[in-house]
Amino acid sequence: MFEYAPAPESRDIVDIRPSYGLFINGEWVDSLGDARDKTVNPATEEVLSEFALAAGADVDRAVSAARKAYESVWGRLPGRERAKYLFRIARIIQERARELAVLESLDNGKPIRESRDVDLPLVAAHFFYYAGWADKLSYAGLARRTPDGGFADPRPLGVAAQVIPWNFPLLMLAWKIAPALACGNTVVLKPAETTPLTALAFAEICRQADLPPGVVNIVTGAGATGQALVSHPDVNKVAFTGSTEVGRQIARSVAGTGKKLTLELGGKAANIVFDDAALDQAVEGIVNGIFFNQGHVCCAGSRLLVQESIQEELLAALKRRLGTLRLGDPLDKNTDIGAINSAAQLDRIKTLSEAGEQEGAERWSPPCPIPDKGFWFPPTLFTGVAQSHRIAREEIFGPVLSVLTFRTPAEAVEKANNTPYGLSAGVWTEKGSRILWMADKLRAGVVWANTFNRFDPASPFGGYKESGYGREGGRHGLEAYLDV
Ligand code: TAP
Repeated sequence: MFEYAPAPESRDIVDIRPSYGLFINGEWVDSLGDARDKTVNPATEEVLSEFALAAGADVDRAVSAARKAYESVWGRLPGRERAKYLFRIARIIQERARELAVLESLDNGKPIRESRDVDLPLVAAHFFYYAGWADKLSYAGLARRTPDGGFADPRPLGVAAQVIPWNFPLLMLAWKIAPALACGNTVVLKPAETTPLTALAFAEICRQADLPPGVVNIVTGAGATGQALVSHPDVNKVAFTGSTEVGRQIARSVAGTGKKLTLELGGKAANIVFDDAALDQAVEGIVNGIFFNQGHVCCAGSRLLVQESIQEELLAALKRRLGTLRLGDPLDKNTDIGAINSAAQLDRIKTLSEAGEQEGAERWSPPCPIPDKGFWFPPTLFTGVAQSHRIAREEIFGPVLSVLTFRTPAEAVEKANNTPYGLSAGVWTEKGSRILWMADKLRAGVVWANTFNRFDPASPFGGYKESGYGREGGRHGLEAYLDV
């Protein structure tokens, strides 16, 4: 039987306080309410720390600190000065990358190989990238229209309220905070309640970088804190990443207020494999597409569309590959599949997988010992999936792949687009012309060709339809934080 054995030397390089307050105006402060919660290691169910559930009055304090910092310091600082702080933050993140990667894996459950080789390098890259823009906003092609019909440089918006999910805690923070600060805004950010620790560590990094007090404020809490933050009358900009359901609520609460809103919501991406694709590469892309980060990825390739003529061959190769995946201790560098982030998310994955069986799809997992403690779900494949099945329609946000087939490119497009979401898609084929044709027809914000889950700070990311609106990353990501 598999024995869960944490790697003590990794655990020892992080310093987790038993209890955290809120980070407001550059200081650690106690919440004005007395509600608190605990964050646990999803691989062991061990309590890592306790944190405050910020009350409405705390949100008031944080927003007012952000407003003061915007008006007195940050909104007036020349871009080249803001850039220095962002470069400094980026360098500190690089210096502390090992510690932050361990912290992320402990709090989130993701394999250390991913937090170390994917999340942390991208977090630093994001700060470097937007640091580079801070003094070049006049050249971003985002001029502001003046009342006399002329053009002027874009201006920051003011105070940004930012709410992020638990799947890429520090990376989502970087996606939000780096462009906001580069454009001259100040920030109040709320991390997800199951993964507050790297955002709290980031607060320390802001101090280490001597960022002026109030420019970044971190308020921990659950949905109620997020709601108080986004509906606060003194914020100018709301940026949200999370579920479509909560995104809708936020859109309603922001409607008519004049706040600028960007929403990055759910997805149900199709990963489409044609019969001329390099099969071994496609198999790797499929595995990466759905099992990276346990499938807790908004752009996960959760629907595999395979051309009928190669279905058998591809599935046999895929099953062989799944048999080699190692599930277990997220801090072990050999682990491929870490822990599911929370008991609630595990329940959701189980419920949808059971629905898949009840609706007639065939379920398959490789032999995969599951640790006794913690939240785990084996890599799972469903074949015989119909488009009407819940597992083909709903976002599972777990390591579960639904396999469907197609005969022609037109049928692949039709099936891929048959979803309320439109965040991403993958196309595997040797034919360049087909890639371009597919990219044009697919209603997805990102289309990857012969690869999947590739990210770059210079590349805009965002969805169509119920996957949200606005773009993060790249020059386009500046627009969300500027008055243009
Ligand atoms: P949500 O339940 O929507 O939570 C996201 C964040 O919003 C959390 O910080 C949550 O706080 C907070 N929140 C909950 N209710 C709120 C409310 N009424 N007002 C304001 N904030 C509120 O999503 P999740 O379960 O954390 O994340 C999974 C979802 O996020 C998936 O659907 C996934 O596709 C989507 N996602 C999308 C993207 C992009 S880029 N499109 C990236 C990552 C995730 P608590 O968690 O503390 O309750």
